[in-house]
Amino acid sequence: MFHAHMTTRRGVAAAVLVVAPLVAVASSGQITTAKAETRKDPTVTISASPQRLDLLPRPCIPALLTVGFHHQSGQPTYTSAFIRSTAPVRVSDEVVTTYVPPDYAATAPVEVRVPGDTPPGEYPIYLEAGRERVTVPVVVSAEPDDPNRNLALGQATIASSTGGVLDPCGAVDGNHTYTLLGYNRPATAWADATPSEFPDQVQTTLAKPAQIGRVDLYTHADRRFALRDWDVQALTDGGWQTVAQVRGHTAGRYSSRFAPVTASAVRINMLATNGYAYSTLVELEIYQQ
Ligand SMILES: [Ca+2]
Repeated sequence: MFHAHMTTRRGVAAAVLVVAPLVAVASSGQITTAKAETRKDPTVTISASPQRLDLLPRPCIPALLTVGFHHQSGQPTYTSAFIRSTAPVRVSDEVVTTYVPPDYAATAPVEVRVPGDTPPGEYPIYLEAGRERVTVPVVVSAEPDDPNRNLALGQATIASSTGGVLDPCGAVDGNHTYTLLGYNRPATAWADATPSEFPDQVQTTLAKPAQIGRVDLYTHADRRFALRDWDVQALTDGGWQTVAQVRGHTAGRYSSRFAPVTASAVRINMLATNGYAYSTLVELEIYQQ
């Protein structure tokens, strides 16, 4: 019963949302036709939750958009929804197909990512299924103008190898714990996939080149799993420079301060652990000073 109730509410939400594209075609005189077509074959309706996304340009921290399907006829059906984002905003799926039994609702999750250099503005996502169309406004704001903010937070991050769900984005997600969130979900930390082989590397690209003078690295809080030796490298106009070297670290956070450089990316070149076969990076933070 709970499911059916939610379905009804979603159906209403979809009906309200399709008003937006209809208004857009009013100037071309097609609004009467569009209304008639929408009403002619309403066997499957779609909805989006949330109905609007307010995001910061942090590609490693995707937002979740749930596409809802509700089937109102007496026959089971397969239905597809086509999903179109406005560049440079990206969606994980351009089409989702689902089996929808009669009088039943189904949902499909879609990830939405905003590249770090995306200017503030509105970047709508369009959902279409049959004659149904739902527009989800995606409003991208600028990062706060704070000289003390962590420039790595949510920025594009890659690694030399990745141990399963220990995705490199876990190293810039703002979470300082080593936590496995469950099957097929990215963990809150990164680890490599080449046991007892070094070096391992993690690289974060800044939203735009910036002056940096401090890198905080959080490895595992337990010495048995912690990184011991690494170099901090910055990508400058003159190429990669090693700006700090850390040796003999034992556990948790280490803060490296160095003469400021203008960098477009930062790389951690990991050389040794305290005995564990894998390099573990729980969080990487990059600061102006
Ligand atoms: Ca983390």
